[in-house]
Amino acid sequence: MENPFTGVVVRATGSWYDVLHDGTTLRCRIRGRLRLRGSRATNPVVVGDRVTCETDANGDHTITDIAPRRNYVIRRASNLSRESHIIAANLDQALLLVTLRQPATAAEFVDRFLVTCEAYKVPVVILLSKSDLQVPEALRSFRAVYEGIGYRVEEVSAATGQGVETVRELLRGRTTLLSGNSGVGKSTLVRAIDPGLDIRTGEISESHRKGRHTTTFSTMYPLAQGGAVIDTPGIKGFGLLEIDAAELWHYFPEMMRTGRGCRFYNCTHTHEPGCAVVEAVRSGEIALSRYESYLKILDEDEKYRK
Ligand SMILES: Nc1nc2c(ncn2[C@@H]2O[C@H](COP(=O)(O)OP(=O)(O)O)[C@@H](O)[C@H]2O)c(=O)[nH]1
Ligand SMILES: [Mg+2]
Ligand SMILES: [Zn+2]
Repeated sequence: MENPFTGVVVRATGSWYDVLHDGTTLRCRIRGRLRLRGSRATNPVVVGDRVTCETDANGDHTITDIAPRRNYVIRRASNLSRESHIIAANLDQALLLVTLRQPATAAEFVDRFLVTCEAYKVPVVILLSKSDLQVPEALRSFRAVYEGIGYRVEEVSAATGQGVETVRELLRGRTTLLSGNSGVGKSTLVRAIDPGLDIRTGEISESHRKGRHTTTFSTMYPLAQGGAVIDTPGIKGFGLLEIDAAELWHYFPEMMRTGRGCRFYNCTHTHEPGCAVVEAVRSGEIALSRYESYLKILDEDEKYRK
C-alpha cells in the first residue's frame, strides 16, 4: 500500500479513527498537534474528513493532515456546554426523517435542524417517515408549512414501500447525513434500500469507555449503489452556537422574505413596532409554530453565546 495514503474518515471516536482507503477500513490515530489546531470544536477529526495518513515501521497508521472542509454540521457538545462538536463534514445533503406520531417529532427539533442546514449550506430534504401510521390531515398540514417555505418534503414508508425509490435516487452517489429522532425509522429505511447494510446504534462498549454516559459516534456507511449515509445516533438536538442571535432569522427563509419590510433594519422580530414578521405571523403567512421555534431558539441559545 502507498505511504502516505489518503482516505475518508468513516468513524471518529476521539481515541481512534477509521479511514476508508480503496475499499479497506484502516484504524488510525492522530498526531498531537492536529488535536490543537484551530476551531473551538472539541473534535479535530470528524466523519467525512478527507485525510492523509502515514504508516510507520510498526504498521501503525497516523492521520497527519486534513483537507479543508467544504462544509460541516455542528452541535453543542452537551446541553450546558459552550463547546462545539462537529458531527460530520463534506456533506452533499441531509435527509431529516420526521414522524408526526409514533413517535412525535417536536417542531422545534425540526426547525433547529433546518436552521443548522441553512447556516452551514447543506441542502436538506424532509422525509415524513412511517407514512402508513400517520394521520393524512397531519401530513397535509405539515407539508403546507414546510413546502410553503420552500423545503422539499417526501412521504416514505418502509412498511408499504412508499417513497423508497425516491430515497434510493436521492442517496445514489451522494454523501448524506441522515438525521431524526430515535425511532423514526432511519435504520429500517436504509435497510430497505441496501439490505446488506446494518446500521447499529453506534454505541461503543470498549471496557475503558464504560462509565461514560455519551458514547455514541456518527458513522459513515458506504452504500452498495454508490454514495454513503452518515448515521448520527443519540443526537437529540442541534446547538447553534456559531450563529449570532441577530442573524438567527436569516436562517428561516420565510422570515428572510418578510423581514425586509420591518421598520427597523436591525429588527429582532420580537417586540419592535412595525415588524413585518410579526404581522406575517398574525396574518398566517408565517406559521406560528415556526415563529415559536425562532423565539425558543433565541431564548435558549442566548445563555450559551459568548
Ligand atoms: N409502521 C411502520 N413502522 C416502521 C417503519 N419504519 C420503521 N418502523 C418501525 O419503527 C421502529 C423504529 O425503527 P428504526 O429503523 O429502528 O428507527 P431509528 O431509531 O430511526 O433507526 C421499528 O420497530 C421499526 O420496525 C414504517 O415505515 N412503518
Ligand atoms: Mg437506528
Ligand atoms: Zn421585524
